[in-house]
Amino acid sequence: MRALILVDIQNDFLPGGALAVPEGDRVIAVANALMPRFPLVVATQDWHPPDHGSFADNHPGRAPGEVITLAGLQQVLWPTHCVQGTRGAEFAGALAREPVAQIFVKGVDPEVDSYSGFFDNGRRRSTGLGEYLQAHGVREAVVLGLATDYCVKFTALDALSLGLQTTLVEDGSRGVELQPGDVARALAEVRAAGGAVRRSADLLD
Ligand code: VGL
Ligand code: ZN
Repeated sequence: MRALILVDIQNDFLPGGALAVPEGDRVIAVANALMPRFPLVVATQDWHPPDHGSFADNHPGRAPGEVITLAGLQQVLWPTHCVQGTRGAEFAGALAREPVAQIFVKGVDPEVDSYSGFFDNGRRRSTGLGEYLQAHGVREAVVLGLATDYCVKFTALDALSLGLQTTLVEDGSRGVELQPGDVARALAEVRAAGGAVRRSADLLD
């Protein structure tokens, strides 16, 4: 069984959003085109409480992009984004919703961020995604969404660590690129861990 994992295709990561990913809106059409080809489609949703420790606003004197230690882990500070119940946290309006069988929220614990759709950054808690895929007999994961160099990368790496055959869809993902080259490095990391990086056209034929 093969599953498509849509990572954080939410308003705050689209152009004009609080943590806008350049060309983030371009992943929507790719996601919509791929969904009907998969027997199982799931989505992750960045879903932070207002007091989340990854928000620069919650650390007086700190600015987005700075790195702090949060609960013993290195943490990049971000603009306030994807706050639970806000429009920014909702899925992109143009994203097809009907094919999505299950949604997994992440980043709920104020003390630890969660880039991967499977586990928090300390790997202390599961979101339930891994157990869900296992229960549905999934052996192969195809991952796309936002952002390539954060949540898409870590979701793909965790899928690999759980023994899933994993493909990252390059044109179905866009990156933040805090440092130039971050997207290319993310793709290289996924390949080095045993994952494939492919274009959506190759998955459609
Ligand atoms: C993400 C930074 C903070 C992502 C989420 O979805 O890639 N990046 N929260
Ligand atoms: Zn976040």
